[in-house]
Amino acid sequence: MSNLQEYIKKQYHKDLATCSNEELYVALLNYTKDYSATKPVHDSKKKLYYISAEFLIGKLLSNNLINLGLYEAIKQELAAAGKDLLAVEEVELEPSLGNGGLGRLAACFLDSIATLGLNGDGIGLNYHFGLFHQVLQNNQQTTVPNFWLSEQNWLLKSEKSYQVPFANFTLTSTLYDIDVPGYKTEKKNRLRLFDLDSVDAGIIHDGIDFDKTDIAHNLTLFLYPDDSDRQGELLRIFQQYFMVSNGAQLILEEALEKGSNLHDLADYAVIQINDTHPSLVIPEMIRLLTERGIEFEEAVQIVKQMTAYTNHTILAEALEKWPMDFLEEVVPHLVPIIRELDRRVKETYSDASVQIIDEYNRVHMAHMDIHYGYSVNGVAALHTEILKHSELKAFYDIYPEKFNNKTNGITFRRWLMHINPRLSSYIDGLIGRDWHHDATKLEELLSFAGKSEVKAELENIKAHNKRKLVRHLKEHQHVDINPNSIFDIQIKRLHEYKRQQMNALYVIYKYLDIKAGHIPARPVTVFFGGKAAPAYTIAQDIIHLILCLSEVIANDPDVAPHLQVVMVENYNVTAASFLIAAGDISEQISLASKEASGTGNMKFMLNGALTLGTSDGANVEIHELVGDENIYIFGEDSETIIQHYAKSDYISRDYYEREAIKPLVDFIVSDPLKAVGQVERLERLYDELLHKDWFMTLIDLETYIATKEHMLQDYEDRDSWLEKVLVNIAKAGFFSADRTIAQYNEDIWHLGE
Ligand code: 26Q
Repeated sequence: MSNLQEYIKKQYHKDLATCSNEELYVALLNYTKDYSATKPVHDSKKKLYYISAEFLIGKLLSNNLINLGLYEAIKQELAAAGKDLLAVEEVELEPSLGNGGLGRLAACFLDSIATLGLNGDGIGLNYHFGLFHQVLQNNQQTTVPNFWLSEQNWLLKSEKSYQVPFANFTLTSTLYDIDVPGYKTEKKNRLRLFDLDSVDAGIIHDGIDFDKTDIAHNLTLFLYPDDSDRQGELLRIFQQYFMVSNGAQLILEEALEKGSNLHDLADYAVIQINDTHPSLVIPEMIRLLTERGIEFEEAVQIVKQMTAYTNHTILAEALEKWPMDFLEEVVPHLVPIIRELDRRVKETYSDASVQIIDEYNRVHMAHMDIHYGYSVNGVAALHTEILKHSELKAFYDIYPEKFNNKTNGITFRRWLMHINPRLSSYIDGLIGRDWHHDATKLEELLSFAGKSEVKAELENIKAHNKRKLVRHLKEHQHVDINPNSIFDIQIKRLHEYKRQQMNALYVIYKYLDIKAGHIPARPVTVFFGGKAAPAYTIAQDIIHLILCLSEVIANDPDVAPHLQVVMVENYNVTAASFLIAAGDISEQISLASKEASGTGNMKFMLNGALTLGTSDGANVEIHELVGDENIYIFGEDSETIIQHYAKSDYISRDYYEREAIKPLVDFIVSDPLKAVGQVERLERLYDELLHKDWFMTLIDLETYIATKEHMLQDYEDRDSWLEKVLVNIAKAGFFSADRTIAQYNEDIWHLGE
């Protein structure tokens, strides 16, 4: 039994049973923080610093209780007093410190680094409003500030503070820490978030607009709501430099405290650069080392031994290239260093494609990382191969030894134990608890293949999770969903390459098919969830189409009983927790070669959904693990797509003209849709598909529809479907972030115990 009751009596002079959920949340937050405070931090010589502009940590209460080994006892103690931990958890506001996959990956990694007992902290920024809150109204996305920093929160204000010099002023930082307890470990790590005392929410007006030039007041107000398109670039550079200068100063201070003489800094610290957002740490660390008396040449060598870069995208437009003018304006003191780093590259390599500063005077951040770091990794096997042989081929030719793959992973503590406690404990009952520490042990589930009582229980658990999602959405979005329908789910940032528009065209197909009298064996609910960058017009148009379709279908009595479209508002980690546990079909339908990995695909698989996807990212590895019979893969492969780009020979109109496709695309600009939507948005999307379709939606549309129809038919053979479900869960162990992190440590970080 835990002693929460005693704690509440002592701290709040109240009885647990008389506390409101809000009071219980605050009590539990502080109880957990106090408990965690008693754990020592790691202090071994070498330490990893995972620097990232995003840490999408999600609500922490349950996650921390699970890791601290307190969850069950607290749950029971609350239940004994008539209280429900889930209801208490609802009170917590979700920190919104990330856009999507890259940020969530960083959060999963922190969990696994701590769980493996490795000495490693995260370094990032404490955005006061984080990513915007999405409101759906008039069939469109609108954006409002996302308030998450309630007075009582997980941050611990530290004594640490540094001076960060910019061109015309110097800012003083404040460091906040969030404890990161590993799963049942003795020691803990920390997420170190830098902030600025002068930041002022008063400058926000009209949704999420603010004066972008007022740096002292805006620097850590918002996370850039942008995961590929670019605007407000100067502010982004201010943020990045503030993050890495603070980080580098912290790293130096900690190494010096442990006895480093700076010449041996690489024995004390390794920096993992999470995409290029923290790349300025390279020139900044060189600058700080030279300021402390190290010769420039030696400083370069030290930094080369201690920085490693992870690439998360092959979309050229998402690779950061900062105009030199911008850097001159924000961080002029780094410019001579960057020029010298570039000069050395130019001296050795004539190939224009590997230069740091290009002919337009733009600084290619990834190029700096590759030349001046010792490791470059992609995030899934296919992605790394594409980097080596296509996107970064010129670099691979120079530095084959630097390139390595680290297929992404997810923490099973959150993405199974927490979000799907029934499945988690059912698995415990079948195979014991060894999988908690070694996820590959889930393979033992295969010995239950063919057992009808196991399948029946898997079915029950899924039905339970579906009802839970239905209740959640009823409460938060006032929508009624049939819990007996097939749950077909696509949740991820809105992006053309992720092809939510292809799924929307399927919905149109299904709608027209039902109208033509083909009633499906069972109703289908198609869920979408995701935010679109405010400046990304086509992504906004896709949301608009989905919402219009949802309305048209809901209002059509012929179709509504058989098909429903639900766009989940403000998709975030909390929403994901409900959706992922409830999914039957996991939509992973990127244009092959464009999705670096995906991690939602892993979460769905672990929770017993079957993947409907293209041969891209980690889908390829899921396919290899589960075999052809247990996954639904369709569409052109990455090589074919890369060839189409190379030859510029994809013409969407040729596909549009096909009999099966034309009516679906035309429906976008049909009267029923125009009646509920905005003509301009619908026509723009229609024109895009017809005349451009850069991400080749139409190339895979027919086979997508056929595969999905096949999948819906297969769903009716419950016995065989549940067999596939079992295999997927059993094979998901490979995607534990514990495996990924063990590989990072083995191949890149080399941290001692
Ligand atoms: C760049 C320049 C200016 C402003 C913002 C950005 C920016 C911000 C965020 C660029 C990219 C991101 C995020 C990228 C991301 O989340 N990538 C995803 O990373 C996952 C983890 O590796 C992969 O699983 C996904 O495939 C990949 O899309």
